[in-house]
Amino acid sequence: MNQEPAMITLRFVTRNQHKVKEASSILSRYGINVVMENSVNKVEIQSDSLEDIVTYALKLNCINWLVVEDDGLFVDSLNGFPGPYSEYVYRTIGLRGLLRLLQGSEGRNAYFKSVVGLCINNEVKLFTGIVKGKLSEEPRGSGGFGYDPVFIPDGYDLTFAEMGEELKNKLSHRSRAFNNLAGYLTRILDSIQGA
Ligand code: ITT
Repeated sequence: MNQEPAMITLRFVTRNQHKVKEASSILSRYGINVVMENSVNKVEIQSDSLEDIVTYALKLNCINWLVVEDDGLFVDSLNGFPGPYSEYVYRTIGLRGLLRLLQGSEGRNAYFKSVVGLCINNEVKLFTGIVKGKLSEEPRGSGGFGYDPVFIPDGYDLTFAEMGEELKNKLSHRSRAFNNLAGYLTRILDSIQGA
């Protein structure tokens, strides 16, 4: 008898609808659903490590298929700042404030990093994605969110905010982390169905 593959629905604990939309468009290719979970409180510790922030947030409330993601923009010439503090810096000094910090500095290289955590059988599994690039001189483009108008991925001249969601989703830190998560889920589902 042909069995339909089990359908998984991940519950993404976030207040950021852009993140849910991006994750959903990446994971739907693997037959994995994503819904926004806002009834669970995301406790974010202060730490220089995205991995620690995600692990702590999930360990407090480890329910199967719960997902948490934390990410940040790491600027080389600022020794990785703002990194895990990206959301705070965005809210306080904003894009222009960040670009001002780069005035007079040598390089504009930066990378985005995403750490996605999944709770399964009372364990937290982590998946990472990085995209390297550089910061633009000025904010450009109206798509995406957050630092998208100032981030130009390697190999392109457009910022994430100029290139449209389809191309951003092929290149982004989030898509890399969620593709790794999808690879893991596909393997465990295959082993359950093959057993
Ligand atoms: P949560 O509710 O999931 O915490 P958030 O928006 O607060 O959502 P983070 O704490 O992970 O997200 O903060 C990361 C910040 O980094 C976020 O506020 C954005 O400004 C920025 N960021 C993350 N991913 C980005 C992306 O794909 N493009 C542009 N900026 C991004």
